[in-house]
Amino acid sequence: MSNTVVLGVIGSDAHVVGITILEQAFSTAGFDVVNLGVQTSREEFAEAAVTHEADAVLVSSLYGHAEQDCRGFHEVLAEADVDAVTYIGGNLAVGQDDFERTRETFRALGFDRVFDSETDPEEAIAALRRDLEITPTEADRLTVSS
Ligand code: B12
Repeated sequence: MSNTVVLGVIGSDAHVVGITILEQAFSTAGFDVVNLGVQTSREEFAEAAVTHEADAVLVSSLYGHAEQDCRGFHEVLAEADVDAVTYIGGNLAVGQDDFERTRETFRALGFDRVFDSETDPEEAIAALRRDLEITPTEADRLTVSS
C-alpha cells in the first residue's frame, strides 16, 4: 500500500513552483500525493490529512511569514486527531541568515523536520522514507545514489 503525503503552501502565500516540483518528485518516488496548492489554511491541511489518512503533511512557505502562519498549526492537527509526520520547507524567515535558529523555531512549533530553500527533493524523500520506516527497493536505491 502506498503512503500518502498531503502537501500545500500555507497562509496567503502564492508561490506555486516549489510544491509542483515536490509533488512530481514524491509521486515519482511512489507516494500518493494530495496537493492542496497555494494559500492553504491550517484547517484545510487538517481536513485533507483526515480525509486522505495522511502519513505525512508537508508544508511549504516562501514569502517570509511562515512562523506567523504556522503558530497553532500542530494544535489544529491535534484537534482533528491527525497523527502524521510533519515537515516544513522553503524560505522560512526573512533573510534566512541563520538557518539553525530558524530550524529551532519551527521544531519548537512542532515540525518533525525543517528544510531550507536549497533542499533537493530527494533529501526530503529519503528523510520521509526513514521516518515512515519504508524500505526502498533496489531501483529506488539506484535512483537516489545516482
Ligand atoms: C517567482 C517568485 C514570485 C512569483 C510567484 C509566482 C507563483 N505563482 O509561483 C510572484 C511574482 C507572484 C511573487 C510574489 C511575491 N514574492 Co516572490 N519570489 C519568486 C522567486 C523569484 C522564485 C520562487 C520560485 O518559484 N522558485 C523556484 C522553486 C523551484 O524553488 P522554491 O520555491 O524555493 O522551492 C524549492 C525549495 O524551497 C524547497 N521547498 C519549498 N517548500 C518546501 C516544503 C518542504 C516540506 C520541503 C522538504 C522543501 C520545500 O523545495 C522546492 C523545490 O526544489 C523567489 C526568489 C527565489 N529565487 O527563490 C521570490 C521570493 C520567494 N519572493 C519573495 C517575496 C517577498 C514575495 C512577495 C511578498 C513580494 C511582494 N512584496 O509582493 C510576493 C508574495 C505574494 C504571495 N501572496 O505569495 C521573497 C521572500 C523573502 C523571504 N522569505 O525572506 C523571495 C525569496 C525574493 C527575495 N529574495 O526577496 N514571487
